Amino acid sequence: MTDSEIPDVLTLVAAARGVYRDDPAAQSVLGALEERLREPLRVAVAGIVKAGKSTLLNALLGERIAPTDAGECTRVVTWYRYADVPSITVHPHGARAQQIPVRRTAGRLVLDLGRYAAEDVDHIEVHWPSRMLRTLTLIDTPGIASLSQDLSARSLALLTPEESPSSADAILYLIRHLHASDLKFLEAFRDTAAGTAQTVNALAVLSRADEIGSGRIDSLLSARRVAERYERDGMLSSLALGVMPVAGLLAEGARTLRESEFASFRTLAQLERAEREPMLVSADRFVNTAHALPEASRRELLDRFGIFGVRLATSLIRGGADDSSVLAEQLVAQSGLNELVATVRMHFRSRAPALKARAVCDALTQLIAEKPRPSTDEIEAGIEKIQVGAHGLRELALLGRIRTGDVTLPPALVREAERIIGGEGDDASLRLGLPPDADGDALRARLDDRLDHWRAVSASPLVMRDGVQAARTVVRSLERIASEIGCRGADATDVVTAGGPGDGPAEGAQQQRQKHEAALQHQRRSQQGALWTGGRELDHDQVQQQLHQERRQLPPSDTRAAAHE
Ligand SMILES: Nc1nc2c(ncn2[C@@H]2O[C@H](COP(=O)(O)OP(=O)(O)O)[C@@H](O)[C@H]2O)c(=O)[nH]1
Ligand SMILES: [Mg+2]
Repeated sequence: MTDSEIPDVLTLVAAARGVYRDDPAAQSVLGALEERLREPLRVAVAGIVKAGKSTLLNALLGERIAPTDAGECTRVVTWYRYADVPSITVHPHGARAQQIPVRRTAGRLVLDLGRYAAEDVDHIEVHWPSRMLRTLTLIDTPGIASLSQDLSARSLALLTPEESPSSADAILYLIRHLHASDLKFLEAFRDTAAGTAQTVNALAVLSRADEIGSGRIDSLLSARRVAERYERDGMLSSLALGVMPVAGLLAEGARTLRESEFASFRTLAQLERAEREPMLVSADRFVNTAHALPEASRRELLDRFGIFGVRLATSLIRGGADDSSVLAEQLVAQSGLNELVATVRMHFRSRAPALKARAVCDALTQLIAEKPRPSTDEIEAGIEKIQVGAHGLRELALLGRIRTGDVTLPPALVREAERIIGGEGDDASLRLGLPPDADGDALRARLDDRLDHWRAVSASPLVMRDGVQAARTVVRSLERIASEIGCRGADATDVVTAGGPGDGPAEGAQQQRQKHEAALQHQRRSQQGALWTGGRELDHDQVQQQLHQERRQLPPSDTRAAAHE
């Protein structure tokens, strides 16, 4: 499902160009905004120093391009953009941009700043023919709350500028152990880039996941449990859409696995158990045990894969991974990288137009505030219209509220709402909970059914206000699917009517709802996830029945009033 905000925003930028035709500085800001609408979504990778940001970036790119560990370059914000031909450009403060040669040693790209110190450089741009970059521009950032105040300041300035909208549309925030500064940073990002009232466009990554279980073979399971705990944690879950455990080093190693490394792993796998197991007990043991595999190779394997990766690769080969590409695939699958990419795609890429449109609208608003002109009313009205109408953004906001447990609906409905607004993927069949090969008739039948259902929910006086809002967003998503596949739901019409006159209680829907809201709020605090149901979860049909019963007790006029409220 795509959003159509981009052409509208481009029209507004063009109008602004007219208004500011005598202002070269404004023209250049507007030019950059047009560019931003055309280019891929910008995703920044952020987190404290040594969180594994550059390693993860390499894993995503499938090449060792971003410098890891020490070096001047790791202290500079670096943009990775798609181009057919590789190139590297240094952008110094207050001086002309300069290309530097593209060189690789030992499989790594060399980023040499030459005569510049990191402090002198504003940012570096690396253009690279990587498939991932066709749809995402990735931004590597120096560590937040890092050794040097200055570096932190630079990353913060990029990601959470105080006056201008953030340069990044979305963010992957790497955490190792949840840290107060992580929360502070995520809060700042949410409050600038995404707007306080909106949900975050941040995804948290529990990085270096192999270290969480001390490199034991079940480390990633432990990491998954920790991630789930973080996800449930009130603070973090209100700041990020989810927490994904990823073993970045393993993923980077796997995606750049060399034949010689596979051969070394195979040598280890072929050892007798009595010899192999003691050797793999710890990184120290692995390096210090005399063995046919030269020490240098062992050190390199450790560097590239960590002790966890060495153990896992050995055991996968013993389990049948009999060539390097099979092993690489299995290692990547275990690393959590695939899930991360799928989640990024689902949350960010499919909403790219809406996220970009929002960023550009914010920038336009700011430009107009800074340089007021008498003739900007129409542009401002246009911005407001886009902001109100951008359904992709509303879906994202609702997704965030669902993830933070902030939607007062029965659990079964919350789960369905999450799916319909694209929480599991963007496909019409996925959103409707049907198999991918479901035919048009099946889609239409399901759609009609769910539209009736969700319109009823949105009109029910028993649903609290936030639930009504959520239900309306769901209805709108369904209507959009309907207009895509062409069926009756596309002409969204009136709300579901209630039972006949005289069969309801004397109080109006609005009063009823207020009472219910108070009662439910209380219930929700003590017993989240068990609304209406006395602790039982109802399936969809039961909820439908219950809604019908409740509606029958209300006079029709009140129901309508509540639904339109
Ligand atoms: N064991 C392990 N080490 C990692 C992982 N990711 C990064 N590292 C190591 O942590 C160090 C810092 O990584 P780097 O990517 O440069 O971190 P950055 O400062 O956040 O960019 C390097 O020595 C990496 O090899 C991981 O997933 N597992
Ligand atoms: Mg780095």
